[in-house]
Amino acid sequence: MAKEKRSIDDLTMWDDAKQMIRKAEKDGVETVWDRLEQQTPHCPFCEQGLTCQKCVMGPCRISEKKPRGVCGADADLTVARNFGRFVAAGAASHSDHGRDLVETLLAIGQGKTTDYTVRDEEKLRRIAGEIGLDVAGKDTKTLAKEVAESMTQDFGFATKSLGFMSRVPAKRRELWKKLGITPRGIDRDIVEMMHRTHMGVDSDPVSLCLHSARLCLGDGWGGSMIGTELSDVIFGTPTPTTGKVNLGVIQEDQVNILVHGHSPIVSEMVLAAVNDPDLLAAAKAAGATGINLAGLCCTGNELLMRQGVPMAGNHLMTELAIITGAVEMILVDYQCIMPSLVQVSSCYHTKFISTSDKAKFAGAEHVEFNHTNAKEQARKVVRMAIEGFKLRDKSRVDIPGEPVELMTGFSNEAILGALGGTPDPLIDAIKAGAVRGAVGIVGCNNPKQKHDYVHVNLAKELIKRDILVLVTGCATVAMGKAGLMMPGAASQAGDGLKAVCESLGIPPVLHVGSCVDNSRILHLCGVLANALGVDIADLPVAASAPEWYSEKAAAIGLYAVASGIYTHLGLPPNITGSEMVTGLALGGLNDVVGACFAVEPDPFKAADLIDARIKAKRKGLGLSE
Ligand code: MSK
Repeated sequence: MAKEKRSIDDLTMWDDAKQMIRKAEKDGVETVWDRLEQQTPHCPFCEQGLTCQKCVMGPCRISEKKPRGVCGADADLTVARNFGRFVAAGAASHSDHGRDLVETLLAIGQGKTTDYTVRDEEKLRRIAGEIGLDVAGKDTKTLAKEVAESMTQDFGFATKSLGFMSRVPAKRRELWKKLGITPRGIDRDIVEMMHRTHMGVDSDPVSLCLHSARLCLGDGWGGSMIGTELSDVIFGTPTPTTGKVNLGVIQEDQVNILVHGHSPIVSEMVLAAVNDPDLLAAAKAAGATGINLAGLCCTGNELLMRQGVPMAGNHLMTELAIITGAVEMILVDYQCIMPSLVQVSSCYHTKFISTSDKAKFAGAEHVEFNHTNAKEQARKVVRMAIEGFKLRDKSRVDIPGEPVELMTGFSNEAILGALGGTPDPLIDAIKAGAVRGAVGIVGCNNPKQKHDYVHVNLAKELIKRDILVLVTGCATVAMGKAGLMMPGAASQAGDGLKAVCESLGIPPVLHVGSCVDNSRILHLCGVLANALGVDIADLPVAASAPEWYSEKAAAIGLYAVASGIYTHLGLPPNITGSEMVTGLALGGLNDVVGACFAVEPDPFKAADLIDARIKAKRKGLGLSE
């Protein structure tokens, strides 16, 4: 039977996206949705996690008729091995991002860079104390060096526990110890998963699943947390500010530069360069009225949170932003950058520039950024973008929509600061039922789902039920475009949450950052659990990745669950070929770590599931509804 083509209305909920999908058709540009259609239906063995390509006795496909691969691995083992490598790649990505921040801090401490400095010295001192360093009498450079060296140990292997284990509530630490899943080194546990999943090593699916949890905990409480905290130290801890979102932030009369990826190391330098008077004069000489910097995906989140730089879009908007025909340059660091962006750029005058030696793109121009050349390289790429403005074909420009305003900058420091420096007012609001609980809505877009539909509707349902939403990553753009990130959105919340938001002047959906910044949510859960003297699993909280796609998102989901946080996914990982692994994920883990996953594509049913969990947790704490 012929496949039925999805209508544009089924692809996305946004008008700016629909207009650009139509323009792509007109301009003859292929998008992610075209390629999804070409690739559908997908291989059912791969979808269920039942293919194995780990040796050349295979590849094998496990089925009822042929239940074991050549080596003898059955469905459970095959799925567990595949999933273990899947989350190992996700944890490696976050953690390698964190390592770049450690190297930058070390360069600052050693005096090897003048391009980067410590902007939040108070935070540097605070985290130095938290990870067990003696801070008394030490100057900033010495402390920067010592913090970086201590965190370098966290990546290696376990001479001591990870520095931020001090943030984990005691009951949780005890449980991890009992289960043998305390992370022992960020890199070590990732590498060990590669070893365990080599043919003939760990052949017990339960043992592999537990190690998956351990390496993900090393991501959440290690690599990601280091990435977040050191980004704050070097670039400043976010404080509440406003920003703008959607394709309307691209300016017709300006040189437009989009930064995309995850790390603030490159984009913060570009931000400094676009404000350089000499470069602004050069842009004017080229016929533009200015230079406009806007973000995509999590690099965009980093700049939005700290600097209020506008966001052009999330993951599924990256191709569409270029299709406006008004983008002079897309500058990328790493992660979530579709290789197709090079081809899409080549259909317009857009220059595609890669900046990291670990993320090069065939057909792109590479401008390497490092600690000693970052400021100069940033000026160089801005000059290139200004040159590009002269090549823009005005007849091909179409920028849809008006920007929507949003509020951002809700770091834990900002949240606690707004509460008077203590979590007590939030705890009181939870106890009184004004805020019944909190949910972190995180992550990506997936073209298999209607773009941003699940994000937005889930958030609306939750706030209606007096559940505070914390948002990170690409979900942020969805919430911002829907108007849920301004204080006025409190009118859409239940009476209790509405009153709390109105008294504090905050929206019911709080932006807490990029994907590594999910570690802020873990940390906040730790603070709340410690204040109440309970485990994280006892809190009325949950997580949701409604439109996830990446290995990183799976790692986030697993570190949330292993930390005791019930986690909803809008679509399942490729594990359904094993009843055992699926059963563990969807229920069995509850008896092991006190939380599990739920898979539900419908945002309204997902809200019911999360609500039921929050109700149960409130009851467990003796709190009324
Ligand atoms: S960028 S991991 S699509 S959130 Fe972090 Fe967005 Fe997901 Fe990438």
